[in-house]
Amino acid sequence: VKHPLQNCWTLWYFENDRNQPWEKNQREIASFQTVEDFWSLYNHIKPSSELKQGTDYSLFKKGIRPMWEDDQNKRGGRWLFSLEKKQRSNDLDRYWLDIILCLIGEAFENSDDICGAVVNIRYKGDKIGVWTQDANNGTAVLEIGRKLKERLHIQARTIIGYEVHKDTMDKTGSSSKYSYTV
Ligand code: M7G
Repeated sequence: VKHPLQNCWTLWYFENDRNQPWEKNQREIASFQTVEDFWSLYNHIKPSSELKQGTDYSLFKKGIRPMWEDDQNKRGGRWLFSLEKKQRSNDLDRYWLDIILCLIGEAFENSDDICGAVVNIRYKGDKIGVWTQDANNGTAVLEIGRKLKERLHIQARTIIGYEVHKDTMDKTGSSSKYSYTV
């Protein structure tokens, strides 16, 4: 008997093809809803650190598309973990796996607010975002942020910020607009 997860999850892969609109480059890879099916998928795909630059993995609850426009994301935002270049070989795969395990294991008191998570493989530095559905739910946002920081063993003096998707969309330049920090 397989061990069921509380939610069914879908893994997506993004590869940038500038001849197509952004949304078209998001491809569903597979969905799973048991612990065993998660591990067989995880063991079958490349770790994030071996992906090409410009690609993403996204893991979202089934039915939520990994984009700002989805009904479950449009009022939300993300906890953003911006990695230094050298962290690709040290921390990236561990962070991504620990985040996946927090998500599918429903590690948060406010797990219902979780939509999914995205890892961006970028030359200028990789990023991991954990997306929640309601940027105005400060209690849930902060609880999730504190728990993530603890589970990833991020030092207290390293500040992590939460960006509202609407602000990310409108962002001009590199000025960060964090609505919460932990
Ligand atoms: P990114 O891939 O999140 O980060 O956004 P990067 O700048 O480090 O590569 C790059 C671009 O992809 C954005 O400026 C948007 O044009 C597009 N993009 C990213 N996201 C997450 C979305 C989305 O959810 N919806 C749409 N329509 N475009 C997006």
